[in-house]
Amino acid sequence: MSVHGKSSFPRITLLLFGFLACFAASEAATKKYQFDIQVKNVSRLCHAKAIVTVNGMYPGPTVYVREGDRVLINVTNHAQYNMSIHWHGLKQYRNGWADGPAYITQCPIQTGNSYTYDFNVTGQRGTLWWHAHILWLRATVHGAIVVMPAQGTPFPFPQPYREQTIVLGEWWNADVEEIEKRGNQLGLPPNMSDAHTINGKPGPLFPCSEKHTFAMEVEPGKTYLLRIVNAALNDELFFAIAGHNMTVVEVDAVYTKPFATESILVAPGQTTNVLVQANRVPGRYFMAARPFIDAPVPVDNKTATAILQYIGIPNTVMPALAQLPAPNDTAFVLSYNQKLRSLNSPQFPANVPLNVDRNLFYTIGLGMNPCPTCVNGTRVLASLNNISFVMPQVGLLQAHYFGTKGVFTADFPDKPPTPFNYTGAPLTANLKTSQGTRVSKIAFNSTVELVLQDTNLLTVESHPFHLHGYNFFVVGTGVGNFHPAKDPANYNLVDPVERNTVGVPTGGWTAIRFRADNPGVWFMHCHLELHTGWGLKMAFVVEDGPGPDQTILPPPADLPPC
Ligand SMILES: [Cu+2]
Repeated sequence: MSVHGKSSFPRITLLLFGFLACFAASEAATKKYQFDIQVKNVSRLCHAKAIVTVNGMYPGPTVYVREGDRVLINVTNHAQYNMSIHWHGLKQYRNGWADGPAYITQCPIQTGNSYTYDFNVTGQRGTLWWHAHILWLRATVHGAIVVMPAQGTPFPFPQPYREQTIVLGEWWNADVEEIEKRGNQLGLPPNMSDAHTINGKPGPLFPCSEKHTFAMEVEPGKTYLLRIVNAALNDELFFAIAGHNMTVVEVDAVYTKPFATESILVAPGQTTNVLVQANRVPGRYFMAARPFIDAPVPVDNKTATAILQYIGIPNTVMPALAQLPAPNDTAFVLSYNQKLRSLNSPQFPANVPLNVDRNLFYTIGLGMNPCPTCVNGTRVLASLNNISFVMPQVGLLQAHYFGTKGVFTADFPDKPPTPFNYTGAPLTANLKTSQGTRVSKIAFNSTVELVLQDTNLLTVESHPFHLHGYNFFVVGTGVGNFHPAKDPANYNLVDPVERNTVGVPTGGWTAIRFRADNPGVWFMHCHLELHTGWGLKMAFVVEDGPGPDQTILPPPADLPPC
């Protein structure tokens, strides 16, 4: 087996470090990027097609910044689709204008137009990512964001010899936008993907893919930092490297207590940094990514592979196979998530809200609404508290900032309309959801606890929930129904993991807490694109605070018009 797609990773890394060193002299720099949205022909799995890209790259370029930097990314749209880009996990303090979700914080950038995302990176360091936030375009419009620690601040773990971004994705042989459109016409889930990818390449287990195999060269005895991003649309993924344990040191750009593991789980939207020691017999070892799914729903269960290659080992050596947990290994996932803890050191404390001003309880459900033109006369939808969110025609942030009436109502309920046995027998009757552009208003600086409860409406399923504008602490989780009188006693209020996207377990619940200190309109949604499209989303309107530095900034002059 030969691998032509070998990475020139050490050379590129050296160039990069030289590049970063140029900025070392000044404390806070301004980093500028030009993102040209371009259609490009690529081929994978013996199929050629046109895909939407940034600068012709798939995955797109990595954005390298340092904590404290100002970042200007000018996006010029040359594609036939409207575009917006989300900087996933960056908090965008007072600056929702740069957050990116279409019709939530901006109208999309139309063909031929440009918009400059202008933001500061403060109080965060680690791996995040960027992606299109409109239609299903993030299938190919995505890339990593690396936030280096502030100058003179080392990692709270041994300095790695080199680092590498690993972007996991999903590939369809057909045009993804056509697939999405067709699913909406039928009122059914669209076709699942044809492959998973590692840095845009499915690996040699797929047809025509030997040349589409990512390889990373390592030197014996050295330690490497892998910055792993799950950019897949719909699949939570296990990731492992044959023969090599990984030490988890960070998730979603927050340091964790280090722990060793043979596999990690990373849901769409999440990132995980691991240290890997090249401490095995020099050879070639497969990296592998495959979905986790413990619900009775169809999934693309194919395994993407890449190669960890010790320097000097010829490509003719067969790589060792990686062991991944079984696709339905719920026990592994629950135990893995238990191990994720905030570092909670004096330098990087976990400031968990101990008192709660506002208690929210949202049920996650599937639904079925009438659709005369759909194949079964019904359309599958999804809902929070039985509300399927309807996208507005103008940005919610503009409507809020300028006081435009009639765009949304601020009456999203704090609890479901009727309590029921959420995770009992499957409920297949009365699945109609109500529809609306309803948001929840949150007082500035209040502490919020949100319990996300999965339900057995049609079926239970795991959902990775993402909140824009904030990190949150995952203070509790469990299987079955949440018991408000009993479960909070078991919360972890000391070192819970802090992140921006969390998996709500299949037929279970997750409790998160955050302090609403960032005024603006902040989207919250399932990061499975399928479910988001079905309405599994809502937004928080966090009010301005009393101070001059506690209000939403004025919109930039080039904010795209609707
Ligand atoms: Cu979901």
